[in-house]
Amino acid sequence: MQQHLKHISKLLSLVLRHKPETIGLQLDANGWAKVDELIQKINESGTAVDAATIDLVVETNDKKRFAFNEDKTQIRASQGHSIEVELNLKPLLPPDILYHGTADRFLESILKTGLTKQQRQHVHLSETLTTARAVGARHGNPVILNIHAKAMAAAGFLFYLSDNGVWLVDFVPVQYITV
Ligand code: HQG
Repeated sequence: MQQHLKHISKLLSLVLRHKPETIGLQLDANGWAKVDELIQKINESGTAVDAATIDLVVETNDKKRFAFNEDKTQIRASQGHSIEVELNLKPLLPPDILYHGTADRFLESILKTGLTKQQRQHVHLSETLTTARAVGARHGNPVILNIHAKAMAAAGFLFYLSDNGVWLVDFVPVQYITV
């Protein structure tokens, strides 16, 4: 069961963040998919899933990656998209310091050009060292960067907080990064 939930969670990340077309799904401009349609298309693509399983994945997901709308007819990923979606997040003042976990092999390039969003819609920043370390470890030998977020905000950079607690910004220039 655990394995099945993980498989469904990965599939939801793929279709709700990156490639809805792999199962013939369309997201609206705000990233929402219709739950009925999602379930039908996942089944048609060869993976058996029902509404209760989707509920369980949303509820138990370790990072609360997915969220329903109020009447639970729609679902979307709270952040992490590579496709363009308008999440309608409001800019928010960040804490003094946020963290970015990365791999040591990226350090040289990051300290040259700053943090750029790569394939995603934003640069992702964490409030805690523990989260940043886990994010960095996904890419290799983890290194944690201190991001002087409050100073960036004072200089006019806009920060957003996703529904699942990830801080998002367009770009982090080198002068706001310390290792
Ligand atoms: C690096 C997970 C070279 C950047 C996490 C990162 C997160 C550069 C990688 C979310 C660079 C991109 C996102 C530059 C940035 N030169 N490398 N100038 N600027 N990079 O996966 O932040 O589990 O797109 O440091 O929790 O690792 O998917 O971003 O190492 O919130 O829900 O380029 O993914 O969430 O990698 O992770 P990613 P990320 P989920």
